[in-house]
Amino acid sequence: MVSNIIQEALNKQIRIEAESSQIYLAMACWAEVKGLEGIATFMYTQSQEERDHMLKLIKFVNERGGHAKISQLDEPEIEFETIKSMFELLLKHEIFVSTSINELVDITLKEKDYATHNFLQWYVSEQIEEEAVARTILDKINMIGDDKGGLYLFDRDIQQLSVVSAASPQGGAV
Ligand code: OFO
Repeated sequence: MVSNIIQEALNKQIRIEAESSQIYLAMACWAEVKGLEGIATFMYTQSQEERDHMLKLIKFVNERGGHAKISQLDEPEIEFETIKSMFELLLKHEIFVSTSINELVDITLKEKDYATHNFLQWYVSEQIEEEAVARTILDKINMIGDDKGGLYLFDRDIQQLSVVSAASPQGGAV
């Protein structure tokens, strides 16, 4: 059984995961209309994964005797200056999500809710992986700079990254 405090904290995280999904969906659309097929595929995959993270939390709350709350979401940014600024935003957002997960873990310890604490360990690992992927991508973008040929190859390679990520036993990254 989840306490009211834990339920409220988990519901807050449900909203954050839903907003993450929307943020990446908006990024996918931006990339798609710009003809960046690889980046669009990557972002669509990420968006789906965030939705899965949300659903996993929803099921947990409901199965533990609580009631998952589906709330209104903030509208995501839909325009980006450059590919680099978009991925910088992605990394910043993932760091924000990691902080939120850490705070949630902290609450479970204060509340002595070890079942929820255990459940959240998957999210802790997932965030480490997602931040690492975002940093690797940004390193690549920085290396490419303004080189159009490099950008073409990057767009092709990142598609491959989504395929590998979606097939990973962790259920995907970023
Ligand atoms: Fe939900 O994993 Fe990133 O944000």
